[in-house]
Amino acid sequence: MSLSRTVHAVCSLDCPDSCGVLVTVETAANGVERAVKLQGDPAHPVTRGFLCGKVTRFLDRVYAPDRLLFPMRRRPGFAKRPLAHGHETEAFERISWEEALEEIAARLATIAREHGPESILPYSYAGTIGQLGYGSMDRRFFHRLGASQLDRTICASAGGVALSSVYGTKLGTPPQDFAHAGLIVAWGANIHGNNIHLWPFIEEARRQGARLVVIDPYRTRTAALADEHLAIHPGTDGLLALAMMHVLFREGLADREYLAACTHGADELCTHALRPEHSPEQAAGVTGIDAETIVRLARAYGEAARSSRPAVIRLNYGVQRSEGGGTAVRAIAMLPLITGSWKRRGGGLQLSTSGAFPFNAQALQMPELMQKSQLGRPARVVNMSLLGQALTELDANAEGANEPPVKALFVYNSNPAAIAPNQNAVLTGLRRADLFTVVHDQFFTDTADYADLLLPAPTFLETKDMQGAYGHLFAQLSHQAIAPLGEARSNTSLFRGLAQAMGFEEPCFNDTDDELIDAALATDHPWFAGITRERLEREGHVPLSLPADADRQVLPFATPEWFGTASGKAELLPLPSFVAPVESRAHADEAYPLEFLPRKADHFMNSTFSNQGTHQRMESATAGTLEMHAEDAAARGVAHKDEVEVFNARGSITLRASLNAKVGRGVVAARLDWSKLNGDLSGHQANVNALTSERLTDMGGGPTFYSTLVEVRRIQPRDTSQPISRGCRPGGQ
Ligand SMILES: Nc1nc2c(c(=O)[nH]1)N[C@H]1C(S)=C(S)[C@@H](COP(=O)(O)OP(=O)(O)OC[C@H]3O[C@@H](n4cnc5c(=O)[nH]c(N)nc54)[C@H](O)[C@@H]3O)O[C@H]1N2
Ligand SMILES: Nc1nc2c(c(=O)[nH]1)N[C@H]1C(S)=C(S)[C@@H](COP(=O)(O)OP(=O)(O)OC[C@H]3O[C@@H](n4cnc5c(=O)[nH]c(N)nc54)[C@H](O)[C@@H]3O)O[C@H]1N2
Ligand code: SF4
Ligand SMILES: [Mo]
Repeated sequence: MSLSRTVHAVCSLDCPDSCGVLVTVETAANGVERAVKLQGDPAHPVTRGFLCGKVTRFLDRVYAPDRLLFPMRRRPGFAKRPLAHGHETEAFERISWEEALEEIAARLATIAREHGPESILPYSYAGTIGQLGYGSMDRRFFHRLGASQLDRTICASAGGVALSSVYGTKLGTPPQDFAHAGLIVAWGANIHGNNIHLWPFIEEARRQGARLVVIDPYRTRTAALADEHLAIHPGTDGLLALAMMHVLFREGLADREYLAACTHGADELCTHALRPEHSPEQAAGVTGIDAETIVRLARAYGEAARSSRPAVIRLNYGVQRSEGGGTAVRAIAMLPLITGSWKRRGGGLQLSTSGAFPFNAQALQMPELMQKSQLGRPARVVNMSLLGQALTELDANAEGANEPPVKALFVYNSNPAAIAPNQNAVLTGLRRADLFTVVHDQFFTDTADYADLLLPAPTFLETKDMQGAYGHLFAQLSHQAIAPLGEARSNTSLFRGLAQAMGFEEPCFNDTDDELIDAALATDHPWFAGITRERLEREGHVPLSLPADADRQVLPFATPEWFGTASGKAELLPLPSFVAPVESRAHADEAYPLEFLPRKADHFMNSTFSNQGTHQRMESATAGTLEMHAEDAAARGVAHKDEVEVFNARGSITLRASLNAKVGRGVVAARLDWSKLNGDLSGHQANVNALTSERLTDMGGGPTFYSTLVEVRRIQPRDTSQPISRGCRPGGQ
């Protein structure tokens, strides 16, 4: 007989939906506990009882036979190089946690003494977005050490800075309110693939007659299900938004009253938008969307704001992963201000709702500890999107940014060998014998191949945490459902242990997870009123106390109180101006004429899941393929399923051509995954980021994955019965 109980957890993957998850845990007669079922919490108003395909099969990940379960050390004499998936343990030997912590502490202390603590670089992103796992004890530890600070720009900084520059905060339309819209524009947003819990609300709106328009250079699942798909040329969204403004102002569709009450710079914006270069006719050639369509879209958008069912934009981060991405987000974010679409339920725009959660980051991360470090001052800041440079350009540059050179890299919550741009530079850096690298992860990732020490991390079922969301407005608590597998230790437990091994005596390094949760909630901000750990533990999810109107509706930006800018109004200045990306068709030459979209997979989470059989099967139609337009393929003598090399001056990757109509002429697309699944016959291992650059966005210092030019050539078939390896195959040696 086994006993069964249900535990409330929260999916901590880097996804806007932050689902409430009910975990069924069975206890066998011998006392061993096992999670046997995951289910979306039916009581959560956004999760509504279902999980995405990826996490429905999450137990395959938790109990995967190839999980990293023990601390390991590189065997003496084993050079840092890519390892065949499934063969990683040949390079590493198991050690105890005690040995691991002692060795790390000793190495970090020596490096800090010899090169200064800033030569130590933490590298983390969003393996978990729980408040504790994402950034708490780890930050305290690195602050106290005086390590370089990491500017976490890899995902959303261009869009985040852009949105905040207009609104003064990162906040938007609650997902449930999409059900009340009459027109929904998914702008650089693959809702069906990346944000599935918004979909039911869109379907509800469509049943009431709403239209869904998708603006995306790729025909996503979302685009295929929409009423209209506008296949915009990559990186030209800023101009499309300006052309829409042109029509709105020209045709009297602007809400003058709202603009006067809630914005600053409206007259200047009107004059700017009406300039001839922003006319639909001028924009058509650049964006690839014809003038009549732009006019029709702008009219529908403007007229909806005057009807009972307004227009809403789901803007997502796809738009800001290009050179002019910040300006594009600013321009798009101004559209609902021009039409006053915020005034009605179902209107407005959502890019992120993360700014609605007033967690006390200061108390959680304690930046003041830097003063107690060997430095006695705040440490230098390294942009995570420039990791290749940071690890390879070891001489001080003009700004002195690479001084001191990075001598130790501490990776957790991230797989930079796969996800960072300009992969060849990153790997060149990771191969350095003089770089001391620690990797804390659940699996032997691409980055793990280069580690000196490997540490096992838990999944979200194995830890307790608290979470906000960037796609809804509920604070949540995730209970620990099962004990950590093997010797996995959570991020907080790891850094607590390391602080002790380093001899840090501040009491803050003894804080328990519950004390950390309490610290994050220690605020008198009214939006957290009544939200305590005890209440979260009891209720699982609690809505934020956002200001509501007389009808108890939360209408962000309907009135001036919502704006967090210095002027207290939406800031339309400086005016957004369109500049075509350097790496785009506007500047393409014969060498690299194709625009490349190195995309996220619908069934992976960035590089997470790409090593797992169940997820590979779900993604089998696109994983390992280069999607091309038939005419681009024909011009290169490429046929469907041919092996092709995709290349530019930074690198190359071998994929199999797929000639479908998901991309227009001049655009090719492939999926982000682990490099070691993509070895070609010569042992060269790469993924899409072998082609991307370290050029940064116009705002926020973000990466420009979607501004990448490439060329494609057919590889002479070797043996056509031989598929490109997608799983365990010795390679890379
Ligand atoms: N299934 C799945 N879900 C995920 C993730 C995942 O990897 N897989 N990742 C998570 C993460 S980290 C994030 S940040 C969110 C991000 O979610 P999204 O912002 O939706 O992220 P992307 O898929 O990068 O971009 C969305 C769409 O933008 C399109 N796009 C690319 N360039 C342009 C352009 O120049 N203009 C326009 N209009 N569109 C463009 C892409 O083709 C893509 O379909 O999703 C999260 N959810
Ligand atoms: N070409 C291209 N590159 C991209 C993108 C793209 O669309 N195209 N997207 C970019 C974006 S938006 C993002 S957000 C980044 C994502 O970059 P990352 O945040 O690095 O994302 P993942 O590849 O999912 O790697 C997360 C790792 O954290 C581990 N992990 C999970 N939970 C824990 C934990 O509790 N502790 C520890 N120590 N580890 C844990 C997982 O096992 C996984 O290996 O990638 C960026 N790179
Ligand atoms: S990845 Fe996103 S959609 Fe899937 S379960 Fe997690 S939060 Fe929900
Ligand atoms: Mo992201």
